[in-house]
Amino acid sequence: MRNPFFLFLRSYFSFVLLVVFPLSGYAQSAKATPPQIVLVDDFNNVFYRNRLGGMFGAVATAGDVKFDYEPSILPQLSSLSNLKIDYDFRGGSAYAFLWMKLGDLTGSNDMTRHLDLRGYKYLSFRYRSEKGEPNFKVELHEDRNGDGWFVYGKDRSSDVYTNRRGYPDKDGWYKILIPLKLFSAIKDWSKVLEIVFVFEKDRMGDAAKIQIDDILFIKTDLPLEKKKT
Ligand SMILES: [Ca+2]
Ligand SMILES: [Ca+2]
Repeated sequence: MRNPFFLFLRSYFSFVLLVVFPLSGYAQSAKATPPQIVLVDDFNNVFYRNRLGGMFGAVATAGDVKFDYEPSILPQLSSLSNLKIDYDFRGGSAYAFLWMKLGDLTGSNDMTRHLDLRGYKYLSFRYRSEKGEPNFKVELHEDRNGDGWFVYGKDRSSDVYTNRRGYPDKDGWYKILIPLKLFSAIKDWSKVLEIVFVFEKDRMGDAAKIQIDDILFIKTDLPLEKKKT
């Protein structure tokens, strides 16, 4: 007759080996790999698509804005590459903007995929400008009706100005860190469709070049935001 205690031990260890260990292994690997950032673009590849597959471009009210990669000689593209926006409002523009989709095309009619930012805490990017620390606007667009398009008035837009949010980085670059809760008009963070950088003549002056790099969203908690004095 077999010892009931032995049978219990055998079934217990079978349970542990078959169920608990694989589950704990899964839990550990799941715990170790959740993405803590979403890299929108580092501009180190020239495809005029960002790392999320989203298209981007620059527009001015009177057509006097252009954008390119810096350095502009393609073989030199490297981790130092960034996006250069060159605007000149003397032709009559009141503002210019750089728009960027946060997902690739869904297949037809220029509709694009949403970026799910639920649980994310910060938007971060770096910039350098001839104007030092200019005040420009960052908008996030929510696809409220879920059709893959953004339409002013129908969908939601929320903006934050960069004024006094820059921390000196290196080589004249500033790092921007904006808590996402400041984009208070965004209600459904699973349907973020676009990010837009807006340069206004009355805040930026007549003409300048501005470089942007390393646009990302951060999920990780960071130390309390330091106030720049
Ligand atoms: Ca870069
Ligand atoms: Ca829409």
